Amino acid sequence: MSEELYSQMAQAVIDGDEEAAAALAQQVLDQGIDPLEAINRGFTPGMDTVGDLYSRGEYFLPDLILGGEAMKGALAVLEPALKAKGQERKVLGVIVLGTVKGDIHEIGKSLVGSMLSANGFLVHDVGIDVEAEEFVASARQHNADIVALSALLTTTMLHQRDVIEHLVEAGLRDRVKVMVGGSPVTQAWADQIGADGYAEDAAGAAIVAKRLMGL
Ligand code: B12
Repeated sequence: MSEELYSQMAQAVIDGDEEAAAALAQQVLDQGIDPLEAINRGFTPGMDTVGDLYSRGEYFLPDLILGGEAMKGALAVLEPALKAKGQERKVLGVIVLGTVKGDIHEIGKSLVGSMLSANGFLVHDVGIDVEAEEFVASARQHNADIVALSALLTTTMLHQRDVIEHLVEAGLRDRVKVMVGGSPVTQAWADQIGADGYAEDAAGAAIVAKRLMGL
C-alpha cells in the first residue's frame, strides 16, 4: 500500500502538482507513516527524476521550479511533525545553517534543518544565497557550535571554502565546527577545504553533527 503511495508522491513532484503533493503529505500524517520515510522514498526520488529530466533536456526551468514548489508544499505539511520529535529534548548544540552565496536551492538545506531540530539541535536558518560575512556574523551572534553550509551547484560549492576562510580570519575557527553538504559535495571536497564534517543526506547530517559535538 505504501509503495503505491510513495510512487504517487514522486509523481506529484514530477508533475509539479503542489496541491497533490500537499494532500499526499497530509495522508502520510493521517496514516501514521514516518514523515522522513515518505520524504526519502516518495518525494525526493520524484525530485531526482525532475533533475534527470532537466539534465536530459526534456524538462526546462519552469518544470524545475514547479517540481521544487511541489516538494516544498509537501515539506510544509511534514516539517512540523519532523521537528516535533526534537522538542522535548535538551539542546545538543547550536547550529547556523544556510545555503552559500549565489545559490538559491533551499529544499535540501531546510530538510537538513528539520532533521537537526528533530535531533535536538537549536538551528538558526540564515536562508539562501548567504554571504560568507553573514555566516560569520550569525555564528558570533548565536555563539554557534557548528556552521552548516549547503551548496547545490558546482560553481557555488567553492563558497563553502570562503566561509571557512572568513571564520579563520574572524578568529572563530577554533571553536566553530564546519559541516558541508549538497549534491555536488563529497567527503573528498570536505577534506580538501578543511571542513570538519560532511553528510550525504539529512539523516546523515544529524549523525555528523552529534559526532562533531563529541556525542
Ligand atoms: C529544485 C531544483 C531547483 C529549484 C530550487 C527550488 C528551491 N526553492 O529550492 C530552482 C528552479 C530554483 C533551481 C534553479 C537552478 N538550478 Co536547480 N535543481 C533543482 C533539483 C531538481 C532538485 C534539488 C532539490 O531540492 N533536491 C531535493 C533535496 C531534498 O535534495 P538536496 O538538495 O540534494 O539535499 C540533500 C543532500 O544534498 C543533503 N544536503 C543538502 N544541503 C546540505 C547541507 C549540509 C550541511 C549537509 C550535511 C547535507 C546537505 O541533504 C539533503 C537532504 O537529504 C536539482 C537536481 C537534483 N536532483 O538535485 C537541480 C540542480 C541542482 N539545479 C541545477 C541547475 C543547473 C540550476 C540552475 C543553474 C538552472 C538555471 N539555468 O537557471 C538554477 C540555479 C539557481 C541558483 N543560482 O541557485 C543543476 C546543478 C548542476 C551542477 N552540478 O552545478 C541540478 C543538479 C539539475 C541538473 N541535473 O542539471 N533548481
